[in-house]
Amino acid sequence: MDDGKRRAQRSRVARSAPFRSPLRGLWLTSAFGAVLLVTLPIVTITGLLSYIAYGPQFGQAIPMDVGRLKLPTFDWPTDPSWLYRLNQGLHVGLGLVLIPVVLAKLWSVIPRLFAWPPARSIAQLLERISLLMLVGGILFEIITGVLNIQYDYIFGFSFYTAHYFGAWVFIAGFVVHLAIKIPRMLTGLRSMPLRDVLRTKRVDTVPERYQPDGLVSVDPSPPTISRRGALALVGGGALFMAVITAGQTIGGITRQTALLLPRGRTRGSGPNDFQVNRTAGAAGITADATGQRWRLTLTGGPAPVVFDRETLAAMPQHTARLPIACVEGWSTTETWTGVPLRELARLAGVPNPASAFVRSVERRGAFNRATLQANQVAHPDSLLALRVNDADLSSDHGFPARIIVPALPGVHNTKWVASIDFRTA
Ligand SMILES: Nc1nc2c(c(=O)[nH]1)N[C@H]1C(S)=C(S)[C@@H](COP(=O)(O)O)O[C@H]1N2
Ligand SMILES: [Mo]
Repeated sequence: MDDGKRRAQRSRVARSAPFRSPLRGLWLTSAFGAVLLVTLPIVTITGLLSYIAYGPQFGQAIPMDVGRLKLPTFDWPTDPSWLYRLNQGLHVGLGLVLIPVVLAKLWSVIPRLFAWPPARSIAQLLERISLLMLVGGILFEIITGVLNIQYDYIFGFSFYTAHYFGAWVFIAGFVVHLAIKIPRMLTGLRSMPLRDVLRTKRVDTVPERYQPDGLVSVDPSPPTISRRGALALVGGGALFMAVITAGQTIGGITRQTALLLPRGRTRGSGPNDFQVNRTAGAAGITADATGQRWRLTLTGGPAPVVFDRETLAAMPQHTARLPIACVEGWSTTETWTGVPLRELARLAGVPNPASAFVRSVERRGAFNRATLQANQVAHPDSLLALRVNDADLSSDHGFPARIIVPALPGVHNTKWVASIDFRTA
């Protein structure tokens, strides 16, 4: 092909190619790719760890039946007490912060997503399928994740099941993508020193050398922003996400800026002024069931043992500062006072239980029960809490008594406890 013909062919392609940004090219894609290469594994691993923290060995991680995608299980630790708080803060917080980076990465490769024909060989077809799993997987995880923390269950399927299997689709696509693309990413990063990029103004911004890989436009438009400007824009977007998110975990004055915080809208008052996940009203808890008539029943020993609240309050009390950390990313640390669970196990006649099954007075809802591991019952700070911050629990926070265990996922800190079954196997 002579030069004239080549030019003519290029301009034909150019007219049909709508993506003409002069920034697109291997360097920009590699820069966003490098950020995601380091950070997305953190989001993924904390997500899988959260599944394990829910206790799949007790059949209480959702989805329960995951077939061959079963994860290895282990006893979730109780130390440090902020472990699940950190895990979920990273999973949800970093997941949200990375949304602008994911979108920028997708923008940078848009011409290739629509490449036609989609594949010229079997190897290419496999690459395209892995790409579909990667892009489809991450968008699906972002959308279901964000809707879940906003409590908008608009989809007709279980969030947990969808998010879990969606994660595996993403993981498969991600691993294949890394195997194929890491060498190209390194080539891309080496093609322009970051220092030079950060020093280049808009007027001096030039497109990368044309390559027939579809990233660099054959007919780039003049630059409207520099590469450093684009990096700053995406970084600013990530920072904005951090600001409107971090408050739900960090607390204090940052709480005011936590826009992505539906749970912040329902709070108690006085010492009970902290997030309420599900109010007593919403859970159908009646004053009758939690008033004078309320009893705690302990089973598993030679005979059931029953206490009223006055008797529990007269026992030696233990105080511990422990977080509630919800799977949705918000958390709050409060000072709890009550009877240690291991003392209740002893009183029930099961001094070293293998597990404990807690049941709530609550009838409806999926979160009216939880099974605790042996180490979670045995920890000296694990409590059947009667009080918080030197006041009786409010009914929204679980009066007459609730579970609070170090590093336990929020959902298993059962409120309005009715009974505990200490099990030896
Ligand atoms: N009985 C019962 N206990 C429950 C729940 C519930 O819906 N019912 N929600 C759980 C969830 S998901 C969390 S995060 C914590 C929140 O506790 P809080 O509302 O006191 O902040 O309670 C847990 N205990
Ligand atoms: Mo929760």
